[in-house]
Amino acid sequence: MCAARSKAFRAIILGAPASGKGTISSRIVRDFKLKHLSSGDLLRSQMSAKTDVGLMAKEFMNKGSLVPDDVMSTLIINELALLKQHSWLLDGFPRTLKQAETLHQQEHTDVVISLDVPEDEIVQRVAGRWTHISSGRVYNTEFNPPKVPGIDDVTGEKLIQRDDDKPEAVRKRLQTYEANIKPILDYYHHHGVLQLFKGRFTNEIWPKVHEFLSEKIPPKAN
Ligand code: G5P
Ligand code: MG
Repeated sequence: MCAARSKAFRAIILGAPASGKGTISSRIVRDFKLKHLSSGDLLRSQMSAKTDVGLMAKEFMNKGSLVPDDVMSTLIINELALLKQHSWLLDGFPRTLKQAETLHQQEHTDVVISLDVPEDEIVQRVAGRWTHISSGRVYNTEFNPPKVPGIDDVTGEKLIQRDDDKPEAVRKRLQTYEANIKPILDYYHHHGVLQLFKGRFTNEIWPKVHEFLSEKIPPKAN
């Protein structure tokens, strides 16, 4: 799928809230030479820095609604401009067909990895999620607990539970995802770059993602 074609590899990871986009992305960047850009992490760092965009986005995020397309697209396109020479993995963007079309005007797309995880699994996961805001590292009290409860393994800083992980906001986020995802999947399917990965657990999905990517780009040398 081609807009302005560059040699760098362009990957997108899509999936419902808590489907494991962040967890799988961290494994991808561990094993492949891609820079990870998460739209949610970017917004949360803007919120922490209390920028105008961050303050505005907070209202939408805490309710589980989408940040408006024009704000979101400008933010992401500006960040991607800084990564022009690098191969990248975009997590959480696009979230609407409009965003997909805007991205396509700027960049080509090599692959779209779409995660399909059952909803009951998602609801259960969110309750146990703890996040390190400045890095985007995520933990789960059962699946991948931090070494010390409530503390980030790498920096020793405190972990938090996201405001939008409260049950009402999670329900809204899932509804929003369901309402928007089909035209995006159709769009990428039509362009021949969509690959679906279905499963309940990250450890079940990950080997398939790894195998798929290994056929497209060389894994990092150990
Ligand atoms: P985000 O930040 O993109 P979501 O809702 O899309 O938020 P989220 O919540 O970050 O996605 P994820 O990255 O898909 O989830 O999942 P994750 O964090 O890796 O895993 C979830 C939890 O499950 C973790 O605790 C993890 O350890 C655990 N886990 C993983 N695998 C397993 C497993 O196999 N078993 C178990 N038991 N646990 C597991 O977006 C947030 C908000 O920002 C705005 C919106 O308001 C959005 O709601 N936003 C945008 N708005 C407009 N347009 C955009 N493009 C936007 N992007 C963000
Ligand atoms: Mg995430």
